[in-house]
Amino acid sequence: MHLGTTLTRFLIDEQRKYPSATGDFTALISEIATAARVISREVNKAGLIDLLGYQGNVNVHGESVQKLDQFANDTFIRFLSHTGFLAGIASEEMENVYQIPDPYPKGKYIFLMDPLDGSSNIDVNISIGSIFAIYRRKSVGPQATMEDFLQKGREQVCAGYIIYGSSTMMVYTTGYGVHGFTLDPSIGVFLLSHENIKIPSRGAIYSINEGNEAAWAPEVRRYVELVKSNGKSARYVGSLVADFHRNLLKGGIFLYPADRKNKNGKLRLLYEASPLSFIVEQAAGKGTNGHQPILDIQPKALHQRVPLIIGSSEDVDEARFSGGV
Ligand code: P6P
Repeated sequence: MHLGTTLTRFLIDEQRKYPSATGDFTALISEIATAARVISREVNKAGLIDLLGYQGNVNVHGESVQKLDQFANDTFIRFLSHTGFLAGIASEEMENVYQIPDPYPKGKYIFLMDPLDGSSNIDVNISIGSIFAIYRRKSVGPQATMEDFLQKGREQVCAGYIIYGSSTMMVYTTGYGVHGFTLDPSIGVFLLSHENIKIPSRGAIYSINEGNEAAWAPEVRRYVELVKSNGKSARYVGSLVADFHRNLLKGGIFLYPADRKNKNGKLRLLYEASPLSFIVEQAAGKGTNGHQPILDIQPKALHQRVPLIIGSSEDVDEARFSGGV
C-alpha cells in the first residue's frame, strides 16, 4: 500500500484482502475517524477557550461548553450510535454501559473507550489521546449485557487510539498488523503514514513516574536501577497515549506498576491496557501486568485497574514482577 493512501481507500483494500472482513469495520472505523476529527478540532482550540470568551460552562453565545473529555465522550456516542453495528458502549466517562437507543438498530459489536485520556494535560499543551476497543457481543437479547463487556482482551476484534499532538494520528489494528494514519487538516482526511508498525524488540527508553519510587515494590525499584545502569533514557510525559506512541515507534518500555498507593496500578484494564496490549502484540511487542499477558486477564468489573508493563518484547520480558507491593 502506498504511503499517503487515504484511510477510506486503505479500509476498502483491507476488506478486499481478507474475505472474512465485513464492511462493518470499514464503516465503524470511518465513523471513529470522523469523531476523531471533530475532537481534534476542539482540542486544538482548547487553548483559546479563555480568549474566546468562554466563562465557566457557557460561551459568549450562551452555548454550554463541556469539559473536553465529556465532549469527546458525547462525540463518539453521537457518531457511533446510529451505525447499526453496536449494541452498547462503555466509557471511562460513564459509570454504566450506554445502551444503543431506539430507533437505532442494535449491532453485533460493543465499543469501549477512554474518550480523552490525559485531558488534564490540555492546558499545558501536552499530547493527549482517545483509546478504543471493539468486541463481538456474546449476548443475543435486545440489550448488551455486562458479559459482553467483561471479555478477555484476547477477544478484541479491533483496537486503536488517536493521539492529538503536533499532528493528529489514528493508529489501529484489526488483527492484521498495526497501521498509522496522519490527519491532513487542510483537507480533513487521514492519510497512511505508518504502515505495519513493528516495535523494536528492545528500546533505549523507559517510562515510569519516578515520583512514586517510595511506594514501589523492591523488585520494581531494582528493575528501574537496572535499566538506568544499562543507560536507558527516561521519557515520561504523564499522558499514556503519548508515552505509548513514542515507545511503539522508537522502542522502549512503559511501566505503571502496582504500588502501595495503587494496589492494582492506576490504569484501566478494559479501555486502556487491553486495547494498547492488542496493538503492541500485533506490533511484535508485549503487554503484561508484570507476570501475565494483559490480554489473558479475565475482567471482573468495567472500570477495574491493572498494573501495566508494555512495550518492546525483550524489555517487558525483563520486567517481571510478582505483583506483591
Ligand atoms: P501519574 C493521565 O491522567 C493518566 O491516566 C495516563 O494518561 C497517564 O499515563 C497516567 O495517568 C499518569 O499518571 O500518576 O504518573 O500522573
